[in-house]
Amino acid sequence: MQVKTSPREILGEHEGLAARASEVLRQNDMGGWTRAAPNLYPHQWSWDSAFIAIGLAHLDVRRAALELRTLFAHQWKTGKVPHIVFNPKAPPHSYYPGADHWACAAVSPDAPPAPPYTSCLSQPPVHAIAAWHIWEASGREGEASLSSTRVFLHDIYPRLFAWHRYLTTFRDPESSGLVTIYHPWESGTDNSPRWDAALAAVEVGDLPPYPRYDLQHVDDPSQRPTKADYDRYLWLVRLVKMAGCDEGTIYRSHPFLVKDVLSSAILVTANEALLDIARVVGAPDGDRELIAEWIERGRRGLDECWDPDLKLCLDYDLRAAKPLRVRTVAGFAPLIAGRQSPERLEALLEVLDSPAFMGHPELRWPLPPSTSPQDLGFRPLSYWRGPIWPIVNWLLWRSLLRAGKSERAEHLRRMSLEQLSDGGFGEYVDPFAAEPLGSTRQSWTAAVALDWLANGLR
Ligand code: 9WN
Repeated sequence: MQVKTSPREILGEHEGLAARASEVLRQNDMGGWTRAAPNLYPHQWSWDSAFIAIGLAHLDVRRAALELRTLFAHQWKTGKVPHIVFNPKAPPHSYYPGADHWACAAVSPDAPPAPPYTSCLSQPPVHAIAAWHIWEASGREGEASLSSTRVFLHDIYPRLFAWHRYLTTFRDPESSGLVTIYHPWESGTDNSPRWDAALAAVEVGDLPPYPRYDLQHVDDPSQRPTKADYDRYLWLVRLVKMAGCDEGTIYRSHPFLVKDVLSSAILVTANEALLDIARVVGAPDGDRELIAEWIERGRRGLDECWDPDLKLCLDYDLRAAKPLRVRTVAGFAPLIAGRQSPERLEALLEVLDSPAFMGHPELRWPLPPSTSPQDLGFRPLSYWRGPIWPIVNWLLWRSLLRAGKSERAEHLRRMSLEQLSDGGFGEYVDPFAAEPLGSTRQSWTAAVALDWLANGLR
C-alpha cells in the first residue's frame, strides 16, 4: 500500500497512535484487500472491510476504494455480500471453518465463481457508509481525487443498491423494515447473549469432530465462544448448505431466524449514505424513491421493537415469535438509525449514560460494554458478552454526531482514543481492567483509530 498522507498529518496529541495504526493496516494489507487480523482472521471479512476502508481513506483514497471493490467483486447474484472471502494463501490450519468447509459455489448457482471461495452468510451493511466516507475524504484532497472517486462511486453504486435490495427483500419478506439473520455470525456480534435463547432451541445433529484453531490465537480460551456454541454455529452452517443456500428454503425450514435490530439500524443509516451516493452518480428517481422508502420502513420496524421498560430496542425471534430480552449495545439501534423523536433520543441517552452501560462505576473508561454489566449474560472477558468493541464505539460516536450531540460524541472519541493509546489495537477490551483481548493487531480497530484522529483535526 502506498501511504499518501503521512500519519503525522492526521494526529492531534496522539502522534504515535496514528503511526502505529497505519502500521497495523500496512502489515495486514494483502494488496487489494486487508486481513481482518494477521493470525486469528487471515481472510477478508465483509463488515471489517468497510471499517478498514474508512480508516484507509485517511491514508490513501484509491486503496480505500479498492478494499470495497475487491469485496464486491465476490458479491452473489442475489446481491448478497458474503461475510468472508477466503484467502487462498492463508496458512493451512489457520481458520476453521475455512474455504473447503464452506465451498458454497458447489451448493448454490448464485455464488460467484470460485476460487476464491466465499462463505454463504452475510454481515451488517456498513459498506455504503464507507463508500460515502471515501467520497468525503476525496473532497478534502481536491478535484483530481474527486474525479477518480466519482468513477469508483459510479462502479460501486449498482452493487451497493443490489446489496441493500437483497437485504430489504430476501431478508425481509415480511416488509417489516427489519433484517432477518440465519446465523449469529451474520449479526457480527456472534456470541452476544442476544442469541442465547434462539440458539438454545437449535437441536444439533451429527457433527464430525472439528478443530478450534481460533483458541490457539487468544491468551485464554474463555475469551472465545464455547464448544456448545460452536457446535450450533457449525450445525447452522450445515443446514444453510443443505438448503442449497436458497433463501426461500431457509426461510421455511431453518431453526434460527431472527430479526436483528443492529443490522437493521445500520441498514437505515447505510441507506442514507446510499441516497447521497445516488445523488452524486445521478441514479434514476425510481432508485432514490425506493431507498427513501427503505429508510422509512426501517425506522418504523425499529419502532416496533422498542421496549419501553428497558428503554432499548430488542431483537425478535421469528421462530419463537417473541422478543429477545437482553440488554446489549444493539439496544441502541434507534440511535444508530438516527432521526428519533427528542423523547426517544433522551431515553436512549439516559440508558447509555446510566450504570447499565457507560455510567457503570467500575469501568476503566466510560465506554459502553457490549453487554450491560447489569444483564445476567454479562461476562467481562468473553467476546461479545461484555468487552468493549472499538468499532461499536465508532458507530455510536458517529450516531451521536449525526444526532447533534457533539459534546457527548467528542467525549466518546477522546475516551476511545485514550483507551487505544493505552492498550493498542486488540479486537476487544476488558471494560474493567482495560486489557486488550481476542486478536492482536486487529485491522478495524486500527482503522477507526485513524478516523477518530483525523476527526480531531477538523
Ligand atoms: C466469524 C472478523 C470477524 C468479525 C466479527 C467477529 C469475529 C468471526 C469469528 O471476527 O467473527 O465471522 O470467527 O469469530 O465476531 O464481527 O467480523 O474480525
